[in-house]
Amino acid sequence: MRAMWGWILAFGLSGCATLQMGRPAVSILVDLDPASTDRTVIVESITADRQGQLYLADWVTGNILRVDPKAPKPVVVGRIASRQIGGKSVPGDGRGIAFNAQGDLFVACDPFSEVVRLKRADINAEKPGLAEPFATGTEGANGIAFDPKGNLYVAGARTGRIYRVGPAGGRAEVVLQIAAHTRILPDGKTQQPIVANGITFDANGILYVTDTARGAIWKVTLGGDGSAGEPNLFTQSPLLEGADGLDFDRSGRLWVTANERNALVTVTSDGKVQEIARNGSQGPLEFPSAIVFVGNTAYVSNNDTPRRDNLDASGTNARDGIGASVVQITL
Ligand SMILES: [Ca+2]
Ligand SMILES: [Ca+2]
Repeated sequence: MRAMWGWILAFGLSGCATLQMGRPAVSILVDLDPASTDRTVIVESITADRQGQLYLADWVTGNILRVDPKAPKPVVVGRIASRQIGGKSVPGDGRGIAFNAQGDLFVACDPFSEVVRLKRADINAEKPGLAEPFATGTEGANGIAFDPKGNLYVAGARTGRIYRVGPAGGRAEVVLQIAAHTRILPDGKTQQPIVANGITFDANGILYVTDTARGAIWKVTLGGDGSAGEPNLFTQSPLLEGADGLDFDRSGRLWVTANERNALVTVTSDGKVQEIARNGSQGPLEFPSAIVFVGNTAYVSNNDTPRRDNLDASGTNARDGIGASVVQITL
């Protein structure tokens, strides 16, 4: 309720959420961190299997969670083990998450510069399986997506690299490079250098990459041999500052989470950006980091980083709102 009233208040005060498609209902599906808003659970991405069940990876525990939207209680179905790096135990910080056509689940692990795989047979609530290395050499690994041939593409965050690895995994190759850029946030000090964050394909096999730093989206045409053309700037807008996760709805319209603006925007095929929802620090959007469509319903992961519009009144924390959670958007 608290989050809902916060939403109504923020919406009423801002008065700037222009909705030309009818107002979609934005609500919390499940609170992933019910004990507190102290970030004891942190999620960055979300995907769905063919039955419409949702999957997220938790940075803090390494758990891979499954959520049934019809009975939304998170269940642990797999795990990413921490590793000893430089004498310290380092968690994988599961970022982008995606299934391949065979139903194996893949998670990008930035601290490992890897994408790990949880095999379909190991996705198990009774005996959660352990994810194993799949793609290596992917520094900054963040958003991931498969092409129709089963090649995995990995966005390398601040490195600007887009990596590719074949269906058997192994060492990834760099197939294209987004030029470096850093934006200073309105606080005058926070630097945002991530130029290759979320990644997805449209129905024609064209690759789209969110550029968080520029507030932009790049579009890349891939040749039949897999060779990548030069990245084209598809669109750029202040509404896309913080652009993180992205997905297409059934009508082919692109939806993007603008994390630092606590906003959700759409982009038409000719690059027009429209704000669909936006709220203050109390949610329901709290640093929204990824979006996935299941039919006419979208699900958004709330990462709840204390930055820009998601900062609470203290100016340093993000303790209001609900914290790590999944938001449901019904069209
Ligand atoms: Ca991301
Ligand atoms: Ca919060």
